[in-house]
Amino acid sequence: MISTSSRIGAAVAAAVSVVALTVVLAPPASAATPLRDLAAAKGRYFGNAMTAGDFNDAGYRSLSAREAGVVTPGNEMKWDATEPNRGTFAFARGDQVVAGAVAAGQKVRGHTLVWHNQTPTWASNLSATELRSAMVNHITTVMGHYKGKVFAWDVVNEAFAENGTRRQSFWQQKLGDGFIADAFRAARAADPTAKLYYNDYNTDGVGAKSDGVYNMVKAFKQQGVPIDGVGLQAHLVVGQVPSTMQQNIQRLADLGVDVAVTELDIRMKTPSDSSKLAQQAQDYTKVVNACLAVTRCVGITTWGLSDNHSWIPGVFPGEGAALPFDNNLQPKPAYNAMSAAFGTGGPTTTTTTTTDPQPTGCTAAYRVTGQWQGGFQAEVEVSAGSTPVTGWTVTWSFVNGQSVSSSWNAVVTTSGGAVSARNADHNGSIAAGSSTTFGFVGTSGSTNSAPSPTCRAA
Ligand code: 9MR
Repeated sequence: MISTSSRIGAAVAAAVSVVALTVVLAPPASAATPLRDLAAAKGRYFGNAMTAGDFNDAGYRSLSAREAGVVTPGNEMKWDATEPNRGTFAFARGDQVVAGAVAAGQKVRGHTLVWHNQTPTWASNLSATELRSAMVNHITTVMGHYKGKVFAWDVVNEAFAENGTRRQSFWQQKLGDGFIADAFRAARAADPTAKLYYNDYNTDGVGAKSDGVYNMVKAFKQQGVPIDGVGLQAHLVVGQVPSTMQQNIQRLADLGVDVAVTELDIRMKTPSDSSKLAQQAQDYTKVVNACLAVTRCVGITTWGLSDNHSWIPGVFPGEGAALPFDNNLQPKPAYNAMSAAFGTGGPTTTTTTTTDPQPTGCTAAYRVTGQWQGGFQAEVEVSAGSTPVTGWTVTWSFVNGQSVSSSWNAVVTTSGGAVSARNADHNGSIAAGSSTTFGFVGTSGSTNSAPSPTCRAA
């Protein structure tokens, strides 16, 4: 039996073969299509920050599940949360965010391992020698715990001052310039599959501070220090998106790293009004366009998703309304603007869903979510039937020379065109009638037929 499904509710042109049904959809630039899908169709992700507490707001939780393909824990993976006392690790709250994300088919961006804020005094009071070893132990333990569950980490956060020199934090004062490189080396060793980011604010456009970050990344690349990406937080003010944002993203990408917009919000003096909201919409468009213009800009995360789940009013009294949804979880002009910017001229999306004719305990639906020159991103939804599944393996064959470069939420092995994806440690169990999703980025030529996967329960 064969069935099809897609988030993209557009007219469907279907071609039926004996084993598979291929659907080619041109995604409309409409607010009806979630941002996660519009972004994925451009080979990007859209994400939002979620705290463990945010999961108690059912409406907000489902808004995030609908719109965001990636979740960043707002506070739950910071040092004060994960290692409140030396050598005593606490992962319950971070695990809660991960579980919520996995349940919604979302990937997780880890935030953050080494920062001068939200770090307990026991750490900042250590001697230099002890601090270095505590840092390495912290990175090793936290990344080890989340290995396979977190696809990218903000390894070091906010280590530069506004003038482009190093921030004089306790890290810098005790350990000197080398602490950032040491942190990245420890992070690579802890989880070689995670993308390692340096993350900062007021580094969105070209300027003294972003010059400092740029020069550090350039030096790291020359010295072989393992760094994969730079996070631009993008805590911005209405009407003040830096005109050099695209240029800044491009120059970082040209160093051979990915760039992500990691904490986007665009605040205004409250109350909002229609002209401020219109300006904000234009500002969101500028940020999305700056990212889409640079191939290595991999995604955009907003810091919260709706104005009632934002840090801004608490820290900037009299300001707020910084996010794409309002206090009632209704889309603002900024949302429609992002939707249009992500949606304009997107490539086609291909979906195949097949149900194994043999009863194997599970089914798999394969979906190409983004396609760009030389590569693509795909997701596979694994569903249990009427009985629960305790482990699963999905197999398929690529027939156009495609290959898998990196994957998440599954252990993928390939042999020629044959691909086998086994559940990760955390997502082998699927309740009856439920599903889980894994994904990957791969290489492909211009022809990229979606294969028909087979799922087999353990
Ligand atoms: O959103 C976070 C808020 O709940 C915390 O109180 C705050 C404490 O520093 O951190 C917020 O997130 C910050 C992020 O971790 C790093 N960049 C700036 C963010 C906003 O302050």
